[in-house]
This record gives sequence, structure tokens and C-alpha cells, in this order.
Amino acid sequence: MLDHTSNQPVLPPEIDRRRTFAIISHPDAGKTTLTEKFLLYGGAIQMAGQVRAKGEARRTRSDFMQMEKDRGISVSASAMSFEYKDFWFNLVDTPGHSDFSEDTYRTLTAVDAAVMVIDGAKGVESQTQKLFEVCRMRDMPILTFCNKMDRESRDTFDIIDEIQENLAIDVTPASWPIGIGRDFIGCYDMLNDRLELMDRADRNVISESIQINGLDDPKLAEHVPAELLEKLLEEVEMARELLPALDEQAMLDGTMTPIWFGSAINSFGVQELMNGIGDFGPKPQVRPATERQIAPDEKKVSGFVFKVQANMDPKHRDRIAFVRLCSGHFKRGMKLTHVRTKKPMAIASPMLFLASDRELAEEAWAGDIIGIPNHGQLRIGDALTEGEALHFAGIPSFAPELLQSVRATDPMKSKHLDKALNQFAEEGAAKLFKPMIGSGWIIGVVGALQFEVLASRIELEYGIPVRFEPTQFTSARWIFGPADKVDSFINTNKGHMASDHDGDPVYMTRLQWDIDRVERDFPDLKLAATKDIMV
Ligand SMILES: Nc1nc2c(ncn2[C@@H]2O[C@H](COP(=O)(O)OP(=O)(O)OP(=O)(O)O)[C@@H](O)[C@H]2O)c(=O)[nH]1
Ligand SMILES: [Mg+2]
Repeated sequence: MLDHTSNQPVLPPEIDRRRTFAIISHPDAGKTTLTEKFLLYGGAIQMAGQVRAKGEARRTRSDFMQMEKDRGISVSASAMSFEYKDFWFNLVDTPGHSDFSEDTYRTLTAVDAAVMVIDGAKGVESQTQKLFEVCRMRDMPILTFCNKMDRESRDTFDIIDEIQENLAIDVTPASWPIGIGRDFIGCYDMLNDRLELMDRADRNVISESIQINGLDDPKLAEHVPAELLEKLLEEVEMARELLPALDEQAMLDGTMTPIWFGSAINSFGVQELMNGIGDFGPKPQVRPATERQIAPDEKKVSGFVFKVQANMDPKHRDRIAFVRLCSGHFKRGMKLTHVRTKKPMAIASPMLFLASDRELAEEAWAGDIIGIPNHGQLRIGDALTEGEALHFAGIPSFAPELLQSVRATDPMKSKHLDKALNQFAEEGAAKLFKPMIGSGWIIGVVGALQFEVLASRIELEYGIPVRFEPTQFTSARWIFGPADKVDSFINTNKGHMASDHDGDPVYMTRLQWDIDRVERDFPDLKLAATKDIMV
């Protein structure tokens, strides 16, 4: 059956009401703060926490790691589910810092839409641009939230122009800001003809919303000072002339983004954005597997692991695989096939992440993100199905760009260190190499901050203080080729060889010259900077 207005199949109501999206942006634009306000309006929490909470003040729910709390930055993507009006939202707060972008990119393979947050004073920043391009490659719908309007921000037309020009996407204003910086009083809701006024006194209250009859309604003058009103009328008239109106199909195709203006910290503009996600954000979409397209309303359950996280709860040494369900109606206790090993797996205690609590998921539907506790069977990229051999390719794996050796400061703890390092390698938080000659481990990461996160987590989660030290190597390459050729290469290059945590051979060097030489002298071998996650 087709829904004639959208040409999309009519989905079962439980799937139809799901909205699964990631919040992305350059560092510090306000993703975690916005996430917190989503939870507040979703009724999932009573009081919003702060990113840099002092003393007894509440912390945010999505920055759960100690280092995130200490530094006020997000280092790991975190998923949360909650109801809002008639909708069921699955939201993933992602880290903005490029050192952690592998996690953000993986998250983008598991969602149907992205909320792109922009700092109103800064506009489109470098990381915004990169993340946008990843969304564009997937034709992913993007909703934009221009944050921090309580501060001195740029001219509204300038911001919109910059998005249109730098990102080559049509922008349609869903709201229009009234006043700037200290004079910012709220927004005119362009979609619903309402006036939304910000309350600066209480950051946790819902803003005042006044229904008006268009821009010539005399009620406007009762709430908006004359000079701001004059400017608003002028700007909205211009905007309606110069900027495209909302075209839902163009938005779903990823060629148009609606923009809302607000201030996450003041809880302002957040509800309008949430209504937008509910009203015209995408429902669970068809997902591509290598074999075929998977429709959300297929009867059989399928899903894939896009993230693994250990020790989320410091009290339990747990290991959770985050699964995006692509199709079907999942019920607790179901036996699914673990496609990589072809073994059945009974999913006895699937988790739903509800704000700071986790709950046993009795059921879940296509679109949902569930957590499956496991002891290492489930890896990033793994598929779970009701028997069909499906593979979900395209989960990114970044080449390590920095290599350092790691050592426990207390040699008695080396054995435990092995365990901790393997765990982080499985999470995808680092690449782990065991040199053939000598002892210890070499760790490969994309950005230097990842070493700090690892050191902090190894100490906090495993009680092992560690030291990272420079090595003689700067690059690592996986070696592929016929087994006998690979073996003879390994035997003649032992001093450069290591194995990764799957036991696959890796060649390490400090010179590009070496890599070129190997490629020249061993034409049967292939040197690769990444090992694609193959299942
Ligand atoms: N003035 C103002 N400050 C804000 C607003 N929203 C967030 N902030 C502040 O901006 C800083 C960064 O906010 P976060 O929510 O941590 O930003 P983020 O995008 O999650 O940052 P990363 O996860 O590290 O990329 C914090 O100090 C917030 O309190 C806002 O609307 N107005
Ligand atoms: Mg954050």
C-alpha cells in the first residue's frame, strides 16, 4: 500500500511514529546541551543538567564518561530513546571533536536524519562542513538548529547565505529570530504563525507561545518593541521573497534544510525543532545491505551493530553492542542469527537507554536503537537476522595516524592491561598492534586526544595507570595477498611486523619510502591503511 501524499509505503503505526536521528556539529556548538533539553521536553527527565556543572549541579546524561564530565567535551556517541507527543525518538548525541569523528561517522550509518547544530556567532565551521559532506553522501535529511542566539550572533541572512553557499543546500527558515544578542527576545514561527518568547529568568521552563494571525496581527505590537517589530516585518517579508518555502520532499531528499533559531541553554526553540522532527522528519527508512535493500516493514527482524561500548556502568563490567534495527518487530528472548559466525544468539536482555536509566526492552521496532549486553561476540558491523545472510557494509574505519607504545607503570599489571586494550580495540576506540619482536603493545589512533581518553579510561575502568610513549614508527599498513607471499614478507621484515587484535599482519614504518619500496618489490602484496570492517 502506498501513501499517496509521499509515495512511501504505509508503515505499521509503531514504526511510522519512530524518528531516529543524530545530533552533529563542530565542537562546542551545543549538541549535548540540546540533547539534554530534548530529554526534558520528552518528559524523560525533570531537570536539565549542565555540561560544565559545578558543585552539586546536575551533569548531563549523554556525557557519562568521567573525562567528558571533567573537560566538558563529548568523546563518545551516546544513544537515548524517549517519547515526545505521539512520536518515539531515538537520538544519538555525537562528539564534535575531529579526534573522535570515527565514532560520529559510524553513528551516521545508523540513523535516518541528522540535526546539524550551528553556533549563531560562528556559522559554518570546519567540522560542520566535513560532517555535512558525510550526510550528503548518504542523501540524509538534515534539520538545522542555529544555537546560542542569546549571545551576539551574526545577521540572520548572513548565516543562511553561508549555509546555502558553503554546503550547497537550500535553506528554508522555519523560525525567524527577533533581536540579536542581549536584545534577543524570541522567534517568529514561520510555519505556524506563532510568536515564541524566551524566558531568560528560568532556563528550564517552556517558553511563552502566543498564537497570532499573521504578521499584521495587532497582538504582535503588544509583545514586540516597536523597533524590533519593524525589523522583523521587513526581514520576514524579504525572507519569504528570497528564500524557498518548506518543501517536505526536498527535505527528505537531503537537498533542503529547514533552520530553527534558538538557545539550547535557555530551552528556547527546542520544542519547535522537536515538532519539526516529528511532523516532517523521516520515518525509519529502507536500509541498504550488500545483498539487497531492507524495508522497515518486513516481517523478519534484522539489524546491525554500529557501536560497542564497555563499562558504561562503572559498577558492572558490561559490554554493550548498539544495534540499529532495520526491519521487523523484535521481542525480548528472540533467537537471532549472528551472521558472521552463523550461530544462533538468544537476545535475553536487550536494553533501551532512557535518559540516564537503562531498561529491559520487552520489544522494539525497526528504527530503534537497542543495546545488547554480550561478552565479545558482537562486533562493529555484525548483522543479526532471522536466518538470512545479510551484510551491512560501509561502516567507516579510519587509518591510524599516530602510533605510540603503552606500558603499565606497574609491571605486575601488564596482564590486565592486555585485557583492557583488547576491549578498547573492539570498541573501535583505538587500533591495537602487538609487535613480533619485543614486548608490549603499540596503539594507533586518529587524533592525540584519543590517547588521553584511553589513559583515563584504562586507569578508571581497569585500575591500571599507564604511560604512552613515542615509538620509532609513524604509519601502519595491513598486508593482504597470497598466504605464502605474506609469510615470506613477514619473515624478512620481522622488525617491522606486528599483528592486530584479530591476529592479522600489520607492517609498521616511519618512512613513506619504505611503503613505496614494499609496493615495488612485492607486487603481489597489497598494503592498506585501513582494514575494512568485514563480516
Ligand atoms: N550562551 C549559550 N551557551 C550555550 C548554549 N548552548 C550551549 N551553550 C554552552 O556551550 C558550551 C558547549 O556546549 P555543549 O552542549 O557541551 O556542546 P557540544 O556541541 O556537545 O560539544 P562537544 O560534544 O564537545 O562537541 C557549554 O558551555 C554550554 O553551556 C546557548 O544556547 N547559549
Ligand atoms: Mg557534546
